[in-house]
Amino acid sequence: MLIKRRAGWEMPEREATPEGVFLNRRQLIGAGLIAAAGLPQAAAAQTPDLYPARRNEAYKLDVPLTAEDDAANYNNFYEFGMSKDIVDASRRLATKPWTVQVEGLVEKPFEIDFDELLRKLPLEERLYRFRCVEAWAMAVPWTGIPLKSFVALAKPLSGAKYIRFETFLNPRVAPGQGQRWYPWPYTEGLTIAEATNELPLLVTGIYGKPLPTQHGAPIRLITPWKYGFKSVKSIRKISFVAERPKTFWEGLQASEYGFWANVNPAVPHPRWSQASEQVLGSRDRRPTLIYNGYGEQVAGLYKGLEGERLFM
Ligand SMILES: Nc1nc2c(c(=O)[nH]1)N[C@H]1C(S)=C(S)[C@@H](COP(=O)(O)O)O[C@H]1N2
Ligand SMILES: [Mo]
Repeated sequence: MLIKRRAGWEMPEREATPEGVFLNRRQLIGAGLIAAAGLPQAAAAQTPDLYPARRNEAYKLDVPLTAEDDAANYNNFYEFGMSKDIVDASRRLATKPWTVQVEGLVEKPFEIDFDELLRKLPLEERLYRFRCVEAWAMAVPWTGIPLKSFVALAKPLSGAKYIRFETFLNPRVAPGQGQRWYPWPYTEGLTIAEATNELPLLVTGIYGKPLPTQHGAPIRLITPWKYGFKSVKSIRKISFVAERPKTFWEGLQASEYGFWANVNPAVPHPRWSQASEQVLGSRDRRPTLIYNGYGEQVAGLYKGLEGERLFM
């Protein structure tokens, strides 16, 4: 039933161990099996008139752009199964209408319709590198709203020190969420200082089009200097909080995945090296860069935090 086609450039499993491999694979096989029919297909893509958005030329790549098909067919989205092949399963997620709830330490909590958000804050396109903790990497054009503009819209109170992002929760649509040993819903977090850095984007599109479901439609985070698991998909709730939030992967395996998760080739994962990365869609490996090449923009965020586990 679970037949896996492997393209020539894909890594054998022994080279890049998925995040979840410490769990018993036999327990997990069900996550990949999608119940037939019975639920509506995803609605049509949102607000296509806003794409392609103007490209912000300040963000340049020194590596080749990944082919759209390669990025679109090799995904991590555990809600829809543990394999990289979750495109069809993810289409069960209805992304219209979609609202984002903003709560916690803000002047006035609110809930905003996704389409309305897009009319409020301008979109831009940026070419970013992307590095998964499993040691595969890509470079793609994301379209999105700079997170710092969203933070300004939310008007956090001075007591807000962190932002917590939460994905949808609906095990009827996302069979992976029926697996009780995962701490669903998927959550992630950033400090306010990180969130108001220029780099993080609330991404709503890729390759000049609205985000397809497998990439986390209709809205997901992208933090290009951090391992990919920080880039939480299909965000429903954004909370401004005083304490550091516990993240999904930390909740699952804190000895291997932490809050900071900054890319660093010199700090190996407990089970594999992070020194180099497999280029998606190619046979090439290349050296991994500290902060995934974005040190100039983000290294200053971590002054005084040297005692923290910044690179896992
Ligand atoms: N909700 C949710 N967000 C998620 C994940 C997930 O399983 N669920 N996987 C993360 C991981 S490990 C990676 S590498 C990226 C993959 O993003 P992509 O499939 O768009 O390339 O999404 C991240 N965001
Ligand atoms: Mo990842």
